[in-house]
Amino acid sequence: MKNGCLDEVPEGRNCKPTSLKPGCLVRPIAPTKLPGRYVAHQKFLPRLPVPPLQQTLDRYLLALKPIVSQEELEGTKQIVEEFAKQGGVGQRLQASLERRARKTENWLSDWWLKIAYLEYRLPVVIHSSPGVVLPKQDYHDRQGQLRFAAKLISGILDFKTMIDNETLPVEALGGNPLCMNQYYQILSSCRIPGSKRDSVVNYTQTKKPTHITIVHNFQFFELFVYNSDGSPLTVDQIYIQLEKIWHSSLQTNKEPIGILTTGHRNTWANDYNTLIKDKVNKESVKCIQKSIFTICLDAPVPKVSDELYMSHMAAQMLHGGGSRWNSGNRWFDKTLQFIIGEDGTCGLVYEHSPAEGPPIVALMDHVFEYCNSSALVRSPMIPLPMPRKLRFNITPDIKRDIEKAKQNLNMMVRDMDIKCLVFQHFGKDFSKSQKMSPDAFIQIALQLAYYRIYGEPCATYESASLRMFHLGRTDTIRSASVESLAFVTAMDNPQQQNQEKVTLLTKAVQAHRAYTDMAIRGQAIDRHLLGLKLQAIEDLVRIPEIFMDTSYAVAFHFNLSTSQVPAKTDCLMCFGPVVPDGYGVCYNPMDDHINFSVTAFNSCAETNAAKLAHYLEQALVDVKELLVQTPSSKL
Ligand code: COA
Ligand code: HC5
Repeated sequence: MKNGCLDEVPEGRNCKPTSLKPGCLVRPIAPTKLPGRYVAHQKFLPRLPVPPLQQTLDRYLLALKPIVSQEELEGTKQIVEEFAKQGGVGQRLQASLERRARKTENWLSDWWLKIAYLEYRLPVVIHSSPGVVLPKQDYHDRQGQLRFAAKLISGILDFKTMIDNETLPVEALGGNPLCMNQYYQILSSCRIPGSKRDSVVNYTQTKKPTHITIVHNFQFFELFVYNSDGSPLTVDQIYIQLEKIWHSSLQTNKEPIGILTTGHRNTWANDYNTLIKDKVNKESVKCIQKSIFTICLDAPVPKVSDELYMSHMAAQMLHGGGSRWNSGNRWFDKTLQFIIGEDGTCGLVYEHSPAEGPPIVALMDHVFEYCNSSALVRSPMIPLPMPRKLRFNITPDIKRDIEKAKQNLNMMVRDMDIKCLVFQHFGKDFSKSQKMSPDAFIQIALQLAYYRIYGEPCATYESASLRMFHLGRTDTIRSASVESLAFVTAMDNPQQQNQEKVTLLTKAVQAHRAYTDMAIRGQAIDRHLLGLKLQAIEDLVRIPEIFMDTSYAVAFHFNLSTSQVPAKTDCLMCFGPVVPDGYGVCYNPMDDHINFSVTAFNSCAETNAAKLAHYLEQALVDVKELLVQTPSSKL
């Protein structure tokens, strides 16, 4: 997979268990074992390590330096020393963690799934589920919408064939093969609300589902997408089925049952129990949950200026625009929902718990290639049965829950501040020409933008993939570093020579790249500290002071929550902030431009998405100027 960090490992090749670098030691897999390729590949992946305790604690103190006061840091140093001392609490917890790592396939993944997703109680909408805006398509009417939807469905089924046959090319990061498990979780999956903890179910374990769900005018339909011989329906066949669905869902006064899925998870769990008391409702909900994916055929939304278009569409993908528009035309617990408007707009929203962005993006890249290339297969018109409409009996209680969900969702929608930016001045190519990591370059520019607004840095999160390890998810790259602070303070200091600024920039970029390498090799600090804390909750009566300290709270209050998600398709990804006074920044760096989204909450007086986006643009331009104007930077 060119463009971005994920490359493909050559077909039929695999890696030795503990090989991490360099260049992936290869072990061919016999073609006769094709159906078991995935299992075979997975077995050879290394296990996620538990980093050495002292290493993490030293790096923790270093990470605190730019974001806490000297006084706080001194206090924390003492707490850390106490935690680390011979025979102390830290060492006991570390030993427990190492035991857990020996006994489990991945010491972190179950914990992470629970903490980051299933026990997180805020609504999935905005707070957890990312949105993607896909390139606008060239159609302007209902027929074009349905034709595109049919093709897109066919493209997803084409990708599914590779999942089903286990013929997906194994991806690699820095020459090392990656865990492919997430690909097997994104189709036929759904999150299910629970009163304390949700669950996420993948329905391919038993009889593989053969239907998708379509939602139009808030009405859900079950659409079987395979013929009796197991072949997928052709684009023409799907199109005809979609037309039938369209015509039988023209009433627009239906209850938006899907809006219930936008609620706080405890509320939704309650509403869910009320909803599925009725047998008919229960069966309809099951049908959505089990479906391979959902297609949302959206109602038209008001036209906006070209300048606002991207931001507006990103909001549509994230939350659907509110109860008046398309928020009820979703089932937000569904892992994968493609959204198709009548005016050529399209995108997706996905429930995050089963997978990270890259597998979703790989699927989407495949679908787009498929849509742009494959010739139309004409098929004999064997009449197909009418897709089944999923019925819901709306009792007064359910009606009340829907009304409440509408109100809450509309407040969330009003609170969402979102600004998308297509940065046109340059892309990855420029950083590469300067022998700098493009990702590090962007992150340091973001540090500069933030510093220029707030006069201080903040705890900054960047997602790093742990997929080099079996069942790996993510760790954190802490982009606010001693080196980044030295650069951002120097950048606007007229006393500093450009030469010195370039030196500091180079050091900051290199430090970021070094942190990235450390993180993707399982040696970052965030998940290790989380593991020690969770181990303390399991083993001890008192939570150690290190986790109760103000510095710890500051370090985990990520005012900047960021992520790079590279794609072949020129698309834009977005997600909400993780703290009330923070920003979410997602970017897709292309060769000659970069797509950014910036989100914040309107209820926070200190944040402003458009302002940060503007400062980010300026910072990127200024950093480039600095490099271009400083002659020795080209040496
Ligand atoms: N000089 C010239 N080129 C350089 C360079 C340098 N000093 N450093 C890097 N490059 C090149 C790379 O070779 C790569 O080339 P490619 O475009 O041909 O692939 C390109 O620049 C990009 O590299 P870089 O910007 O350093 O980033 P990366 O691709 O290594 O990605 C992360 C960094 C952190 C994004 C990646 O490691 C990762 O973890 N990705 C997954 C993140 C994720 O899961 N996000 C979603 C969470 S849901
Ligand atoms: C299609 C874009 C998906 C990006 C989602 C993402 O980056 O999620 C992060 C996952 C992680 O574990 O780091 C979480 N974050 C949105 C809070 C950065």
